[in-house]
Amino acid sequence: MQSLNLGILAHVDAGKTTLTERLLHDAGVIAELGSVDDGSTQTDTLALERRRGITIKSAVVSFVIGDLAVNLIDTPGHPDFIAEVERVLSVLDGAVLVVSAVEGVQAQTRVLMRALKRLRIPTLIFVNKIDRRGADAERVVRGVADKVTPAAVAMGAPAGLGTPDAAVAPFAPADAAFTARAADVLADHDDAVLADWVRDPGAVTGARLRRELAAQTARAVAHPLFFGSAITGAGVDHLTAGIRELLPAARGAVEAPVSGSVFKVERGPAGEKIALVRLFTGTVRTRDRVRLAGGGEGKVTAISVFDAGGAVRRDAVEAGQIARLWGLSDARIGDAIRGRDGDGAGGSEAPARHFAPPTLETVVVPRGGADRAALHLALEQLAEQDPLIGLRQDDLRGELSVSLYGEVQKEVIQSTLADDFGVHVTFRASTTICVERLVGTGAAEEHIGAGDNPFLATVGLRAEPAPPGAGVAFGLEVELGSMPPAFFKAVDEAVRETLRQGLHGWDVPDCTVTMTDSGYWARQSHSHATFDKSMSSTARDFRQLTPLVLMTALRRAGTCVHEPLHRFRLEVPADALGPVSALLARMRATPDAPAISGAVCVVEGEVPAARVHELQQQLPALTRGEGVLESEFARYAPVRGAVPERPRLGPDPLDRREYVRRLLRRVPA
Ligand SMILES: Nc1nc2c(ncn2[C@@H]2O[C@H](COP(=O)(O)OP(=O)(O)OP(=O)(O)O)[C@@H](O)[C@H]2O)c(=O)[nH]1
Ligand SMILES: [Mg+2]
Repeated sequence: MQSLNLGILAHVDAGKTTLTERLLHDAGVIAELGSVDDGSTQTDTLALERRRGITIKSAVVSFVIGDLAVNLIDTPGHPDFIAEVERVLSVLDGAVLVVSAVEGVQAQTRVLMRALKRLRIPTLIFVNKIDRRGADAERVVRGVADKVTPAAVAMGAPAGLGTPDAAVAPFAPADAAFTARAADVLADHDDAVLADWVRDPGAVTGARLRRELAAQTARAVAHPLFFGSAITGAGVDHLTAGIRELLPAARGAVEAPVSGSVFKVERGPAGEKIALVRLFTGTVRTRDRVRLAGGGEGKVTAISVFDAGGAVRRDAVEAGQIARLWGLSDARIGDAIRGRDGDGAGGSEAPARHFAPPTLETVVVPRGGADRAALHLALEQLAEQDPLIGLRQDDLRGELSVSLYGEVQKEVIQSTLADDFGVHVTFRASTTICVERLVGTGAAEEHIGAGDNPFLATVGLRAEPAPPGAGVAFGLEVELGSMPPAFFKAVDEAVRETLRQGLHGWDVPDCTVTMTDSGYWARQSHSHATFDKSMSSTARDFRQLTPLVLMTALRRAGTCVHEPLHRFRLEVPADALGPVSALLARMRATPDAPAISGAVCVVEGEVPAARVHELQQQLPALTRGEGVLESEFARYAPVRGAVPERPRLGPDPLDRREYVRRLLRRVPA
């Protein structure tokens, strides 16, 4: 049987979980429809999800359409949990982007579609909630065309909008309403369609357009659009048929070498690690040994695949499937998986980033006698399931802090720690995570046996600015053969580690570092032929000298602290514009000119990420509760005013004497 790994993505509350429930019901997996509002759905299973009626974690369920096995991944829509969406993007064959027929295109709709397009994931659009009062198909279709994709092709027409009887009439392939729009969109990417259509529209059959639509959907350049209601079920059969006909099933040879990807890590009842893996090619059987990115290896002790709503034990998982694997205790989210005899390493780069990083952090404070060790252990386990929380341990201050997307995530961490680990915590107020950018170019070098260099290494480095998003690049201007590879590797790694805390303690995400000088003392022995450590360079010398050299180079280059800014869109009653403008000024926002239409006023602009939460909280009082704020990360910009410093972790290479004293104390005599 073919399989399709399908993601359901949308802005919060658009109806993803309800649609998932409906699809499971229509496929005969569940006899009774669960409801988000009663906390009885298949995918919102966490106590907290049921209590709050929102999805927090991605969840996989499966059902069958004809001869197609669908693994459906229901994702959270709240921006605080965007990391959960990010992790599943790499394992999808296709997606359904849900848009509410009432609220229309929202901030997160655009963010998600941009990522789907960038990754060329075939995507259908489902306009949901056509039964709800205020549903407006025309407005939504216009919004989709303006803000989501110019290549949406409506596959049917809704009737009875905004009433419980709302229904959908699918277009037949030959319907003019379909052929005209489809030809228009498809001709953009297919010259043959264009030429034939111009010559004689009558000669381009509906069936051909449907085939071409499937082909262009697979290439993610066209986006079929469906209407329906997850609650009443209207139009959902039409969507199901579209999933079968228009989305491409997983390809990948079962006999080929194993290649897969870990997209989620769970803990079983006994605390055992379970890796959720999408297999792209090959077959993994129980007792097979597989290699993981980062060098680990593991023996698969058990496998379960998703089947008709439940999980079933299997002896093997094949290309195209998603499975839970037991036994891979070193597995981390984002790890590539290879067969033991397959080619190439597992690939050890950090998982690709498709969304903005978390921009807030907070100190986690144990409460009521909870001990720090237990808290640390619990947070480490959370970080394993959610690497972006970036646990930081500040030994000097005895503090643990985590990175965050927002305040709701705090609540989730708090109740997870309480429910799953029995650890009770509070948080300090969130602060913004800034970054540092180089202002100019700086170079520095230290030579072995010269000056006050206490390490047996020569390192020269030049640090240059790199454009946002370029990342850290390490290059050589010295001969590769001039030192053992292990020493270069030590410098490379130390450069990356050092750049995590720039001159003001913030990450330096983008920087080009070039090694301009190298030198070492070869392994030396005395006459009695024992290895003399005091005269022979080791990788540790390079690892420890590099931060000193690089920080001097950074000082010479100069860095500037940048803070995250959000792009916001604010819809408020026109008569509230005065007080809202004053509020925006207090929040250090830079609004564009407001656009007033009738009683409604729309203001867009930029605001520091640090102030978004406060803005959100103060808005209702100024707008009789009618103000709607949407915001998303836009860019980093230089901090105006006082430069924030981040407490430094570990030995401080900016304080040379103390740094050397701390490191040399650890070196055995
Ligand atoms: N009238 C109507 N209400 C709907 C429909 N689909 C969902 N809802 C309601 O909308 C609310 C949100 O639905 P969910 O399914 O939780 O939305 P979601 O997209 O999964 O939300 P998150 O996972 O939290 O982002 C619930 O109260 C649903 O009952 C629909 O088709 N019609
Ligand atoms: Mg949901």
